[in-house]
Amino acid sequence: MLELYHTATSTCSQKVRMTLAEKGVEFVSRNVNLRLNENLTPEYLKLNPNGVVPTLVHDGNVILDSSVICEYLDEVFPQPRLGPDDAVGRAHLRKWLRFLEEVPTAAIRVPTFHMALKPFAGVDQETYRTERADIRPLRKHFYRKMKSGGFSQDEIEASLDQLDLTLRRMEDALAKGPWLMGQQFSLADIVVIPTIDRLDDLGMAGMWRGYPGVTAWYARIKARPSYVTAFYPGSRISQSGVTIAPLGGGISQSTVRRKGGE
Ligand SMILES: N[C@@H](CCC(=O)N[C@@H](CS)C(=O)NCC(=O)O)C(=O)O
Repeated sequence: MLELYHTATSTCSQKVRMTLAEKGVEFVSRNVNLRLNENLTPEYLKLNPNGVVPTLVHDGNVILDSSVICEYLDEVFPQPRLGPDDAVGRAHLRKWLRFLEEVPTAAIRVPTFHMALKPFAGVDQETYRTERADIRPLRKHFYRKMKSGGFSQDEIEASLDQLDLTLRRMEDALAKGPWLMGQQFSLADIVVIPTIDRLDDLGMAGMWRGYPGVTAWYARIKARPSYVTAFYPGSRISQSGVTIAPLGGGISQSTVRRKGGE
């Protein structure tokens, strides 16, 4: 029995949902409402002490961390394979997964929170810090850095730079095949798609205007049935009832587009 604790709009949950959809594996869906801090209840923290989604429970075993969950699912449900079988190929895939976790998965949180998830605007900094930031085991410092009014211009620019680096790496890789690992559709494609989809949702698709390989890859991946299953209605921030504000802070959409190679 598989249970997935997840959130519709969470990029990390989307990776796991797409992996499950590729495998055609049924699971019991447990929705965790992040706006209501359901990820911070004592019951949930017992399952996932980091207080984040997703969490997979498979036959009583708790598996944490989205990329780890995706690799785990590829091991226990080997068909269709979402990575190479040889050791060198697997090392190459893991190199992608580490990069994607460290760089774009972290970077995308900055524009996401800044533009769309600023439920704290107007909350005084002291209350924000103690009641909104410090309650989070893993994300306390991220929230402290954000402050109640959003991120600084420097932080936004750093995140855009990291996202552009990701797009450039993808463009280079996609010269060798339709997918990041070449001919084989793999977990590397799955782990990065939520970031690209989020940029699109935030109105920042101009970032890859100069990258034809990424543009074609995005169209290909969106045509997969697993994308449609994983990104069901309500999975996009723009469908979740929040207002998406401009980036602001002196950063115009055209600045973002130039980063895409125009
Ligand atoms: N390393 C974790 C990170 C998961 C994560 O950051 N999840 C976000 C949603 S995408 C979350 O639960 N945030 C909770 C919060 O902001 O308090 C993973 O890959 O599963």
